Amino acid sequence: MAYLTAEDKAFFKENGFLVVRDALNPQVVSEAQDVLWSHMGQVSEEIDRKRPDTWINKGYHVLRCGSEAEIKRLVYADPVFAMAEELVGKGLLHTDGGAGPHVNFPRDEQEWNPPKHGHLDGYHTLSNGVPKGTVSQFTLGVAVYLSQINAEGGGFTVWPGSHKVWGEFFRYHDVDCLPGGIAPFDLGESYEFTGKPGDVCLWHSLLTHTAGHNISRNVRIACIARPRRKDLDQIRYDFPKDMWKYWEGIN
Ligand SMILES: O=C(O)CCC(=O)C(=O)O
Repeated sequence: MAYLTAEDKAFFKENGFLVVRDALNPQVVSEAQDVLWSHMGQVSEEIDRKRPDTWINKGYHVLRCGSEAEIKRLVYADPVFAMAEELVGKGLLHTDGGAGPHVNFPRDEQEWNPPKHGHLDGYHTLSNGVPKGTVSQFTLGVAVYLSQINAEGGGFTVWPGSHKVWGEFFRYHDVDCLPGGIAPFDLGESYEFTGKPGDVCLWHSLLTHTAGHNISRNVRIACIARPRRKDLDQIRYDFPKDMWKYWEGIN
């Protein structure tokens, strides 16, 4: 049984991302939440799951528990992995990996600042440790929500359609010309993915994205994974005229 419809795939192609509501079973979500909260002490021992007042101004962190079975299976098990394969192609993705828990705590601020720009992952800067000449080392991004995220709540934020801009741009420009994967030009309006635990956003590796500014009272928890094609090392410097050449699921 397919999870995605032809409309879903068309939306992904056009916008570079797809939100799937209620993608995950509540039990799977609940077990992942328990594991994640048991690691919150990595940020501060003050943080108490039952006391939102202890979450304020604790910053943005990636917890070291993305390889725990309960977290990995959010992405590297069906239904989400099957959705990823429906986009990229059956049997073409590595079947194992982690899903980094990105925790974006609320700020004690009144005014929301929409992010001015995002980035592409895996592009070199002078300080990020990514070697010069590297390009994106994954195929498809997946963000799974483990908390309720309302507007202005620090949601995963994307620039719809930017994947098409970059697919064309890198056909004519050296990959090193984009330090940190940040666009030197306007990519238009951003979209903040809002949702609830168990909602998922699948996104193209060339989609510009970032974390939003969280002025809600809730903590934004997103487990982010980056599945990659098994042959990515052979194809990742290829920016073909048809940017869907390596997306057998939808080309
Ligand atoms: O936490 C987020 O919403 C964005 C994370 C991000 O930009 C990244 O992992 O590259």
